[in-house]
Parts: sequence; structure tokens; C-alpha cells
Amino acid sequence: MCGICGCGQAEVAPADGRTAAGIQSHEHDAVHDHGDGAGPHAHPHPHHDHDPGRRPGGDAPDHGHAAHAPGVSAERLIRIEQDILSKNDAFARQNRSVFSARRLFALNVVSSPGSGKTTLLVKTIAALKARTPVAVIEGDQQTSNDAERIRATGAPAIQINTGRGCHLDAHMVGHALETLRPEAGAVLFIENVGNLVCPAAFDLGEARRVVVLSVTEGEDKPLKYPDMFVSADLMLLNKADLLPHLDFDVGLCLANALRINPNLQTLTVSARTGEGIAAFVAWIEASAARHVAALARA
Ligand SMILES: Nc1nc2c(ncn2[C@@H]2O[C@H](COP(=O)(O)OP(=O)(O)OP(=O)(O)O)[C@@H](O)[C@H]2O)c(=O)[nH]1
Ligand SMILES: [Mg+2]
Repeated sequence: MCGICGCGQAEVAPADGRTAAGIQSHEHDAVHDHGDGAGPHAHPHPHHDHDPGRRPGGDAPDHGHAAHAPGVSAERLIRIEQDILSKNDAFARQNRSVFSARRLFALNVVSSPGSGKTTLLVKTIAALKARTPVAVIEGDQQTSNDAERIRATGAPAIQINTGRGCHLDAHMVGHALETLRPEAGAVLFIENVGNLVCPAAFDLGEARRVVVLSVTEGEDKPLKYPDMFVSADLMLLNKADLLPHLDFDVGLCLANALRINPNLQTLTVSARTGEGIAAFVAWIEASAARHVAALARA
């Protein structure tokens, strides 16, 4: 089980013969589609030493585990959760080293299902790819639909299928990187599984976290899912083209988000019309430049 929300993580047989389940635990073999027509295959992964570090952003949240696993004490579940997150942090540090060595600027893109992550990436890649190399790691429970949508832009993409798992973890991303091998200096988008809860707890080694919220979801989502908004650097408020048809209060939503995270940057965008995409590209380029400068100083 996930240990964060109690979700299952058994490997799942490929749905379409081209994609297959990844893993959340380090005790299993990862399987994924390389996007090269070769189909899925498995790689064994060595165990890594337990690491006592915490993910950037703070302590593991308490999600009431006892409700998910009757018969297992709350203390034991907390230990399991801490162990999972500590191992994830070790893999995240490895990813960060790879990103740094290859001068990759990695963005972890998170949201609830259907907020528009892939549509935004397609639009953003179209605006960005003439200026800088781009690569994408796609995370979904099933199908390679999103990776195919990204590849249609000309950008390289790899699909990770998590099966019953509800989030990407750093180990899956590290493994995908070995195959994707993004060009040095690229912007690497990592589209997480659509879920506003568990992905918040798993550092993937990214430089920045971008949370997408669409205007059809309600102004209160930052208050209801605070971990995600606390851990994000930028919120994209998407589907702005629908505002004339809704009673969504943009000011209230932004105020809620800033109440949860006063440092959160926000942009209102529409992947449909392209509104705000240039501002997002500018944010990426400015953030990447700051990130490179910070690495150089370190
Ligand atoms: N009107 C409108 N529709 C949008 C916009 N962005 C995305 N959509 C639509 O929203 C639906 C979901 O978009 P996706 O890009 O697949 O969303 P996602 O977040 O990648 O979804 P998952 O990967 O399944 O979590 C699609 O029907 C899109 O066409 C937008 O800015 N405006
Ligand atoms: Mg998607």
C-alpha cells in the first residue's frame, strides 16, 4: 500500500499491450513504455539505504491511516509512511543530481484529474520548443494517451503507468530519465497523476512545482487540499475562457490560495485560447535562469 493514503499499488497488466504499470514500492520491478515501439519491459532496481531526510516542504502529513488499515497500529503506519517518504527522498536527491549534471530544469505539474495539465503542456511546448529543448515524463494510471499527445508536438515523451498507484514517485522518475535522456539544458515537464492529495508528499527532485486548478473546480480547493498548494511554487488557474459561463470568483480563489501559501505565484490562463501561455513561458524562463544561477553559487 501507498502508506500515505492507503491506496493499492499492485502491478497491473498492460491495458493495451503498449503501456504497463509502474511501481510505488522499491521492492518491485518497474515496467514502462519507452515510447520507442519496443513495448514495456522490466528493470530490477537496487534497494537504497534508508535515509532519514525529509522531503523539502516539511513533515509527512497525518491522513488518518488507521481508517485504511484495520489491525495495524497508527504508530506502525506512521513508521511505514516515514520509511516510504525517506526512501523517496533519497531517490529525489539522485534525480536532483542528474538534473543538475545535465542542466535540466524540472517542473512537477500536479492537479486534480482533467484540470488541463496535458492541454497546457501541449500549448506551452509549442511556444517554448523553438527557444529551448523540452522533454516530458507523463504519469497516469493507465493509457499512453497523454504521452502520445505530447509526442504529436515533436517533443520527446515517456509514459509511466502507475496502475492502481495514485502518484509518481522519485524512483519511477529516475528510471524514466534513464530512457528519456533529455537533451542537456532542457526544460523537463513531469505531468503527475491527476490527484490533489498524494502527489503533494512525493518530492520527485523537481526544481519547481506547478499546481493547475481549473475554474470549474471551485474557489475552495486550496483550502480543502492545502498540502498541494503549500508545496507549490506556481498556481495556474486554467480554463479562464469558461469564466463568462460560471459564477467562479477569481479573486476569492486567489485569496484562498495565498492564505494557504503566501509565497505562491499565480497566473490565470486558458489552454483553450492561449491566454496566459506567454506569461507562463516567461515564468519558466526566468525561474530556470534563477535556478541555474543558484546551482552555480552552490
Ligand atoms: N474550455 C477549456 N477546456 C480545457 C482547457 N484546458 C483543458 N481543457 C479541456 O479539459 C479536458 C481535460 O484536459 P486535459 O489536458 O486532458 O487534463 P489533464 O489535467 O491532463 O487530465 P489528466 O491527465 O487526466 O489528469 C479536455 O477536454 C480539455 O480539452 C481550457 O483552458 N479551457
Ligand atoms: Mg493529462
